[in-house]
Amino acid sequence: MDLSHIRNFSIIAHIDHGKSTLADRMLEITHTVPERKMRDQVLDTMELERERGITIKMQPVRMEYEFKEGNKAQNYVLNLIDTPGHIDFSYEVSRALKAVEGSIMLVDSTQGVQAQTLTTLNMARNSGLKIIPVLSKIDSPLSRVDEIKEEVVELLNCNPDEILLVSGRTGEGVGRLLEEIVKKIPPPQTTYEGDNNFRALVFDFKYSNHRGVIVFIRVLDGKIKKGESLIFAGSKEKFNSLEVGTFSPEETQRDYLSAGDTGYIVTGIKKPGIASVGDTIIKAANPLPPLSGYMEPLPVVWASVFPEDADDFAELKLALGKLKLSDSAFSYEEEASGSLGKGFRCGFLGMLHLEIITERLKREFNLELVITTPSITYEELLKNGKKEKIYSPYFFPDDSSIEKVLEPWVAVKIITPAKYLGNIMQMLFEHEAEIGETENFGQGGAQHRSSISVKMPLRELMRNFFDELKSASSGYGSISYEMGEMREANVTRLDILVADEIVPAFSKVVSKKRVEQEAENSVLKLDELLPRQMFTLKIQGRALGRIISSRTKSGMKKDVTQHMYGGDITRKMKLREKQKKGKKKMKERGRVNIPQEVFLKMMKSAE
Ligand SMILES: Nc1nc2c(ncn2[C@@H]2O[C@H](COP(=O)(O)OP(=O)(O)OP(=O)(O)O)[C@@H](O)[C@H]2O)c(=O)[nH]1
Ligand SMILES: [Mg+2]
Repeated sequence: MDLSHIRNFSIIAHIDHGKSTLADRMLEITHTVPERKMRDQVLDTMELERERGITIKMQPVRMEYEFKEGNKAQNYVLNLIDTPGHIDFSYEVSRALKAVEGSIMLVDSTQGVQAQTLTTLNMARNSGLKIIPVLSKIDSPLSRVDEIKEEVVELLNCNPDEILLVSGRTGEGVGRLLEEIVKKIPPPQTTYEGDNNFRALVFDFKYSNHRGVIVFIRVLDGKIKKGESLIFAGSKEKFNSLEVGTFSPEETQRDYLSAGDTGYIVTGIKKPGIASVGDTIIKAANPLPPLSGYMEPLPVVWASVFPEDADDFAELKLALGKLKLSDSAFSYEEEASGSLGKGFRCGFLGMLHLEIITERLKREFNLELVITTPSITYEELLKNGKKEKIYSPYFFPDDSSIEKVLEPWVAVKIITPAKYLGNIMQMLFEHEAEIGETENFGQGGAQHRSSISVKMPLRELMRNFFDELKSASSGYGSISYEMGEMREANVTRLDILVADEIVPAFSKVVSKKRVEQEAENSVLKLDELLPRQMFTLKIQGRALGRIISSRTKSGMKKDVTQHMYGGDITRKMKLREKQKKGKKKMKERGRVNIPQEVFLKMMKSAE
């Protein structure tokens, strides 16, 4: 296909504004997915995406479209990348935007412009993309097209007639939108002429057990076939193209890919860590200058992951390597912690990201893990003059050796119907926020809204702020944030002891003002979650050099087979075997067996 008949675009929006549903209708109109395979949000293929009804990974798909003007029809290739809306997955969005020339900015006409609308719009503008504003869900009885149009006009400074109206549910307006994509989004351009001048941007990866690393690419220049000798410009790693193809949306082999195309190359590389997203692929025989690539994402929270069974360390390492190939936003590094053994310190873009990764480790790799309480990073100036960066609360030094602690702050933007401002201000105060500008947003109407800019410690944003905002605003408030500067913090380490031993995974860093309450919460929660043991034990919270919260959990004697009368003797033996194994583990980790679910549930309570 010549360049003038290709359009590359993405759909960006706040979470749940209907991106994937709109993509469904485009796939139908262009007959990309056969009817029998069609289902709601068909591009959300991961098990976790379907369970939670959210997009986690971007998904490219190639559509063939017949564009009719008057009595003339022309064939176009439309390469769409559907992106996630949740802030934790914004690295996906930023990478997708470098592979396209235009973006559909979708705004839910029942909700209006939300915080992530602004963030993603900024990203699209910074990438120099053509933006097509579109209102979604116009079929809904709650749709407020005129009011929301005004908000979009204000935001983009555009003509109201330029804003298209669609319903992903009924398909209304989607045909017209496809026509506008052809008309308004510029075709791709090349830098180098000639088939042999090949350059492609790697915007994503996938790993297949028998085909190795599959790179998702946007071809910028030249042409590529199966069986060519290629090289990653950044990592200098050489490989052969074992297969090339496009997404429909599953991988579909093709004879070649050429400038302007979005597709994939099967590399056969089985070793993880060889190349990274943002790298440029070039021909080994004709090395052209690489592209500038992507910014490395800045982790927001850290948690350490250890195998339950130390023998699984190598397996965990391999799993993390493979996972990194399907999610380049998370990072990991080997780490040894005295009592938990060898594991990995992992960086995530937020709590949902952390939850998804740990869930995938369990599901896709069948690993039993211990995960420490998530933490942000702290910088310490110690009394002995040393400077330290602390990623894990367990390593947070005793107060007596600290001169000064610095913690990251974030710049936060909240958009909310004005009537909830009072509730939100109260909440902001409790989370140590500094309130900046408050602006009116949109021109009145029943749902007059405000946008508030604040600065607050990242630590406080991670302390259940998102859920509290939801309840303070009856679900209408939305939030986005960026990392800001480091500031001095008044915090200390809280340890949780079970049967007089510190459980390192439960240690956390908390504000000194809140340490008593935090200790009480953790101890109560653990008391509730921990199964009864054979013996009575104490659960305690210790901070500032003393025990500040304590609970005693009474023990009980229990034979796991006692509820089975007569019957199946082999099952009983199996259970006893299991019990024995359990006891062995117990010994390894002191006296108390803490099941994996307890670690996961304690971790969630730390949000
Ligand atoms: N009434 C109505 N509901 C819609 C429409 N489009 C989407 N929805 C509903 O809105 C919800 C979110 O739709 P999605 O398409 O998953 O939204 P999304 O923007 O892809 O969400 P993320 O990818 O997680 O950010 C689903 O419950 C859809 O059924 C529409 O046009 N009309
Ligand atoms: Mg989606």
